[in-house]
Amino acid sequence: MSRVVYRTCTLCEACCGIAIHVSDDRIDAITGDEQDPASRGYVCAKAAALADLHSDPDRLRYPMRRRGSTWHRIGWDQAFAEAAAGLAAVQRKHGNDAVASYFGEPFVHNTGALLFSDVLLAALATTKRFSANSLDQFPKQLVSHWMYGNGLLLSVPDVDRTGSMLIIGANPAISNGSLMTAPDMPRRLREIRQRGGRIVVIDPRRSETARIADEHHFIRPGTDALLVAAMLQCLFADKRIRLGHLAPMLDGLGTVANAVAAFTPEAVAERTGIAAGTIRDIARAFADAPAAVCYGRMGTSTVPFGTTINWLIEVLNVVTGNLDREGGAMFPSPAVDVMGLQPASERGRWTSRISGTPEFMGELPAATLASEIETPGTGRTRALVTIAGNPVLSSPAGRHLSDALETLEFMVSIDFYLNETTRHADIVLPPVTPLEREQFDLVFPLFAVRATPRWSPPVFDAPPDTRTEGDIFIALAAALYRERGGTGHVAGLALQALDAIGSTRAMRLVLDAALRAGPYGNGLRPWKSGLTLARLKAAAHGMDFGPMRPCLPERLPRRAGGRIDLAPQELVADLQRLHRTLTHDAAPLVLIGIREARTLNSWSHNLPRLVTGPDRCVLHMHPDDAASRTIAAGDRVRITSRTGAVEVPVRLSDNLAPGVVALPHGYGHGNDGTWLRVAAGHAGASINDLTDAEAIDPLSGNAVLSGVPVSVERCVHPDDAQRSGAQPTPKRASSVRRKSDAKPG
Ligand SMILES: Nc1nc2c(c(=O)[nH]1)N[C@H]1C(S)=C(S)[C@@H](COP(=O)(O)OP(=O)(O)OC[C@H]3O[C@@H](n4cnc5c(=O)[nH]c(N)nc54)[C@H](O)[C@@H]3O)O[C@H]1N2
Ligand SMILES: Nc1nc2c(c(=O)[nH]1)N[C@H]1C(S)=C(S)[C@@H](COP(=O)(O)OP(=O)(O)OC[C@H]3O[C@@H](n4cnc5c(=O)[nH]c(N)nc54)[C@H](O)[C@@H]3O)O[C@H]1N2
Ligand code: SF4
Ligand SMILES: [Mo]
Repeated sequence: MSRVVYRTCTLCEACCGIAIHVSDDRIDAITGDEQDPASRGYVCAKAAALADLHSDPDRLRYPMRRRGSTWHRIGWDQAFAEAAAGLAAVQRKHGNDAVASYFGEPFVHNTGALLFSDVLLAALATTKRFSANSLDQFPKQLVSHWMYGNGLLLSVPDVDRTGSMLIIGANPAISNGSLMTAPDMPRRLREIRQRGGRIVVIDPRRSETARIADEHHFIRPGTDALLVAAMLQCLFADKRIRLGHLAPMLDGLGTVANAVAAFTPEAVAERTGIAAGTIRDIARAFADAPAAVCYGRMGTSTVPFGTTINWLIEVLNVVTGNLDREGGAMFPSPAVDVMGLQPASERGRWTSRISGTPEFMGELPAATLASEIETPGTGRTRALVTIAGNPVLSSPAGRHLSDALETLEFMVSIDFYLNETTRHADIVLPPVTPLEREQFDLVFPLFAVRATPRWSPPVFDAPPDTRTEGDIFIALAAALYRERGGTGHVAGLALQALDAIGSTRAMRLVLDAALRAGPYGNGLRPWKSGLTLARLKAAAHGMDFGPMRPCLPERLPRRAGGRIDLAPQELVADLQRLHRTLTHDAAPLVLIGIREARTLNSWSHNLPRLVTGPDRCVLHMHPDDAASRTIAAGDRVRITSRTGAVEVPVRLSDNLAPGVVALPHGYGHGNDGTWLRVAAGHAGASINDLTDAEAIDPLSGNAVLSGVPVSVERCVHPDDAQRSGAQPTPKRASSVRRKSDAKPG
């Protein structure tokens, strides 16, 4: 029997509507849902690979326990009991903080996991929490925490109505937008130009986005804060400041004007690589546009001044009158008001014993995880729980982290692959696939340019004896309380009751209440019509509550007193550190990353339809940089940084600024003990074997993944070496010392 199931794609932040065409148990095709109000039929190449994920023979379907280097299937009850016993034993021996948790990116695409994560975290009772947040967007969240009073109140470009978009360090033409949920970014960008608007891109690489923009300027990686500070200096000097309706809500305008005064375009031109006249032109055109928005993403986040540049971008939007106005940077109103449910964000209740970074929203910098494991002392990490994360490939100095994971006393992974990270676990608890569970996006509507809530039914019934993340979190938490006994016993009993209801049913109850209480609901007055879960379910293609609307000062949390702090003290102070970089010597060659259209972070290379064609893990290098090192197209090169070295083939490209090389991220497969047979054939090398775990943005603790100083040299082939007498490049030793050849048994 054939049928079509309409859902949202859970692979990236765009959350496109997809139509899954199924005959019996087989997926025939995955196409765009023409009637989805947000994506209108668009899908990218990755969506079809959801079918590969579903049928992947390497995907784990039942819990596994490792003994030495072999894996054995065990039952769920035994798995929860052993996982809890292992974690509790470490906590009894070394204290609660000896257990750490790491949450990866797919966690935020999973309704049950989001709703029940607090249950698991409460049971783990540790302050050692890490996640991909501090490899990604923490700088922007910290800016919102300081300026607007909540780390979840993020401004989003009103891309559908803007007349001018200044894009700094983002490549939405490929990434499809991040902290900006707007499917089919290539179309939306083209439409800006079609309606007479302008797009200016600042990027050390002529990215796919740069190629469809009106203007592109190369910049030296990591110097964007200088650029935007100089733009602001120019606008203050020109008296081009326009505050509009924001004027009565702002504190600190004068402080900002003084703080940026030293950053004249002339002062920053050499360091950024952008001429002073050009900086003035960009600033003036931006300020004079009828509605403009400056948008920065990964290239502004994963740099030493991540928080400061994200602040300056926000200030630029504010002082040009573009915050909270149509076509500018606006605040979405999601159907489930997640921010309303968590009105406060916290920082500094404890600090990292490694980097001294204050905790932010309960988390410590992911970059410090390996050191937490290796550094003796109170609070040393001796056990780890990973959830939907692959930090060995995704966090800096990943090979070092991999070695550190080997020394843990115990590790549990909630994941359906045995990959570079989870191969180190003692117990793996695999959830069902996205197509086997219900889905309602809780996180991405916070960044969506239109409010288009959508509930996704499962495509297939979950096979017998399988669990969703929600089920796993609840059962593991209950097992932890049972293991500990004492007062935790009561919590354990409550969780057993929740377990009996089932996480999916509990999730529906919570969602229904949250939708009713949200901005489109009936405010819990059943006699009034409004959004309910039943109404949403009845709308197969989702609903559309329109574009973002001006909402200040009402949306500012009460704690912030309805005011915007334009000049948070720590950010103003950081401008002095920024100023000192003007006299630093620039590294001759720096490395940045690339996100490709058919790679999704580190976990898509086992999906056959995403790895066809020539291998893509190659170093992109400017021909002049290659020539001066006697490197030719196709040569194998050795890239060396302070922390490591990898070898890959080179591709010459004048899309890069001279002095900048680029390597795709998410590769580095083929390790012993992994069970990713397709990915092993496209192993590549991990860029994070070159990044530096000690390099973090001091304010947010975010990892510095971009602008890594490197040297590149041609690998000498053994035959050539014999002829010339040169030393051949040694083959790298495998980083796994034990646990080799593990196979799911
Ligand atoms: N050098 C460099 N490093 C980077 C980046 C970069 O640009 N350059 N980008 C950073 C960014 S933005 C991010 S978000 C991080 C991502 O970093 P991580 O989240 O640590 O890594 P992912 O590659 O997303 O791996 C996701 C893991 O979740 C598993 N998984 C997938 N779906 C599910 C699911 O539904 N349930 C469960 N339980 N598991 C699932 C996969 O098998 C995989 O193990 O990487 C960061 N690392
Ligand atoms: N196809 C695909 N789509 C994805 C993902 C994926 O892996 N593959 N990952 C998803 C995730 S988790 C995220 S967080 C988003 C990220 O979404 P984006 O941030 O839009 O994606 P990136 O490709 O990381 O874009 C960063 C850009 O910054 C540039 N850059 C690097 N360093 C600097 C710098 O110092 N200054 C400036 N100005 N630019 C710099 C890079 O050349 C690159 O073009 O993408 C999401 N979408
Ligand atoms: S852009 Fe591609 S991966 Fe992202 S949600 Fe849309 S279809 Fe899925
Ligand atoms: Mo990300």
